[in-house]
Amino acid sequence: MIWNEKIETMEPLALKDIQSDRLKKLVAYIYKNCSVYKKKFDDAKITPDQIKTIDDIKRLPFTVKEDMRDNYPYGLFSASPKDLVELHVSSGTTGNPTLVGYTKDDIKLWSDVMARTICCAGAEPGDTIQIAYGYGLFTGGLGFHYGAMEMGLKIIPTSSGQTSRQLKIMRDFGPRILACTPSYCLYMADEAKDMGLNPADSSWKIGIFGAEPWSASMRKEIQQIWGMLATDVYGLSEIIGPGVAQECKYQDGLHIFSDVFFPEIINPQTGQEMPPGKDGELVITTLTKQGIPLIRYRTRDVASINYEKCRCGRTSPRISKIKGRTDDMIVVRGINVFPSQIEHVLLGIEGTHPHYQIIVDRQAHKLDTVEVLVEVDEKVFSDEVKKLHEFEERIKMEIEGLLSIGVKVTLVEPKTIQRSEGKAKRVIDKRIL
Ligand code: DLL
Repeated sequence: MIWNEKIETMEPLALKDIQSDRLKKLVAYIYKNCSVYKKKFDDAKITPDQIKTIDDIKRLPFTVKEDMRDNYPYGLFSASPKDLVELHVSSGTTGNPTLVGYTKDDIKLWSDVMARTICCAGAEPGDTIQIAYGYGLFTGGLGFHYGAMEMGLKIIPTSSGQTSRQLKIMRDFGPRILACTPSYCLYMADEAKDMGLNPADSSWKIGIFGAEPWSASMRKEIQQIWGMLATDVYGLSEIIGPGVAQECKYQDGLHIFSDVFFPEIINPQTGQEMPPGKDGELVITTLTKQGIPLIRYRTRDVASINYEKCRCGRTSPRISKIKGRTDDMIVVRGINVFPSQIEHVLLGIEGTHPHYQIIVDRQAHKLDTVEVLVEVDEKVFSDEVKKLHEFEERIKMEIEGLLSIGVKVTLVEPKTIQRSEGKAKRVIDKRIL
């Protein structure tokens, strides 16, 4: 079943008309209502009337995450804060957090694209969905909730964690659809075996997995262990949350809902468009959002694009699986981590050096682990073991407080972390993604 059949199977030329019309309206709306964008346009010597078709999008300036942070909280919004009905905030790095806010119409849009997403994965009206993405400030839980509600599914909002309870709920209520991060799904398999359950007997037949990178081999393993179809969902808070792109049952690229999220793939160095099939940075324009619409937002995610019609009947372009990042962000258990956040904590603690290394690992597809090696002063290091331990705990608590993920902190002697002449190697990612 295709949720929004008219839009999702529309001929490319008709779709282009809609995109052009929406872009013109968007540019006029933003220019009028957001002084930060007005200045960006003025600096680039662009006026809204110069934008006539979707092809003119290339003339518009890019937007980057720093634009959101620098204009925190509401500077980059086009709607008035009083018209917002929901806010999501991500943890900050050295400065401001990233704030995204939705108007009532934005929530309707989110519900629609999430219904398209869940349907694209293979859900049917009458299904039950277990939503094991985090609810709260993370956009995963609520995004799925709105979409499932729009579709009229029966929702079990378990949120993330409490694994044995997740499994009992699955056993007792038989949901056919599971939504969570792929690594959590694999983690649950081990717990199921410990509880004496056979994952192959599970009621989950379709998984909607995303919020973090995952490999083809991980997909194979999930499908084999659980006997389910494991589909990939992509999204980011700045654009809307989950609901930007989703795989159908053919698992041959993620359908991007380009009538509302217009995609471009660019060379991250030159900003020039990359041809279909070639990897580059995914850039997205939100064509209909009201609260905080973004023009040519640099996602920093690396992917390619394919404009051919899919066997499922959808005509929307498909992006490849996300193949990496153009910056140093890492995604750990679905949470975005920048090394600069850890650096910020260390700089605030006397006795540590800004020499550190973050080691990310995933043992046999279990949940990701993060170890932070921190160089400390001679003085600290010569302290008694108890004091060292307390110091370790303090750093751990501060990092965990900022990042909202568990980490292991290991203090090391001065000058033990390898120095580099160029860019310091802050992250050692041992995961096979
Ligand atoms: O992760 C939204 C989301 C929730 C997507 C639930 C899918 C499911 P953020 O926390 O803002 O939003 O993180 C966005 O996570 O720029 C990617 O780097 C990464 N990411 C998201 N989905 C995928 C995926 C949510 N399917 C950042 N594959 C993005 C690889 C992904 N990376």
